[in-house]
Amino acid sequence: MVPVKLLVMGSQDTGKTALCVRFVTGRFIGDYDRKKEMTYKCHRVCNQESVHLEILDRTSKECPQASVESCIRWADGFLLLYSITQRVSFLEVEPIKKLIDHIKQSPAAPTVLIANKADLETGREVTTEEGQNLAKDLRCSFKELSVSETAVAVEAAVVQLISLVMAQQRPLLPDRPSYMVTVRHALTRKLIRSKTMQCLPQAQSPIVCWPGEAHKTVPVHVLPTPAQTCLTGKGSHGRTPSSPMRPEIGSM
Ligand SMILES: Nc1nc2c(ncn2[C@@H]2O[C@H](COP(=O)(O)OP(=O)(O)O)[C@@H](O)[C@H]2O)c(=O)[nH]1
Ligand SMILES: [Mg+2]
Repeated sequence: MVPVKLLVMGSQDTGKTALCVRFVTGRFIGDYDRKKEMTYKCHRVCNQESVHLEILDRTSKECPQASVESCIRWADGFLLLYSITQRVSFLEVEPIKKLIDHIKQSPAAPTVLIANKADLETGREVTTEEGQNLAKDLRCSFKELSVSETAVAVEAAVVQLISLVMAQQRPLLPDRPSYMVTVRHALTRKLIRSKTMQCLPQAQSPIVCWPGEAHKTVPVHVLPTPAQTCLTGKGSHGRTPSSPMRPEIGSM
């Protein structure tokens, strides 16, 4: 079970509580306690992994800055909401994202920017394109949706955020099969190398070369006098010690 902690952020009345209730119950409920801070706990399967989710929905009123910061520190991912009918809520997105990045010390803390209340087209104050551009600038994913109209879009937004969180956490864990294969290959290579080193003195014939040509091979036995050496083993081709021919240069 992978634990994932999400924090819902954004101005008041953007639909944060409605989104949490929609995600957890599947329903749009208009009547709930808006002053209460809530942590919703539930399970989902994401990328074939079972995820234990905690979603924190803070009340925006009278919340001390220290508490905001500790909530950001606690969370792995962020749902950042604005309402397309409230331009002021859109303008508050950037400072909130900057605060998240600052506290998380990362320009890309997993975040999905949600433009809510897409059903209220007549009251629209923020275009879809503005939302998309802001998301791009702030390095977030972007979804425009209506919590009141569809549960599917809400589910997709949260699942996308869970995937972002899991993708960020994954590099920390070794990918088991490929990690084991890498270790096995490294050990095999080491074993072969050590066996080769053990075999070399017996398997290798003396290597000879002319004085002054020692740099052409390693290791070498430099001949004391030209053509006086008895060559044996590989490279000698049965020449006699008196042969005036140049010995061959061997290499490992
Ligand atoms: N028309 C419409 N109203 C919504 C939508 N989402 C939330 N609301 C309403 O907006 C108001 C504020 O929602 P709430 O979840 O309390 O906002 P919060 O302060 O961000 O938690 C409530 O009256 C909700 O019923 C939506 O998608 N469309
Ligand atoms: Mg609320």
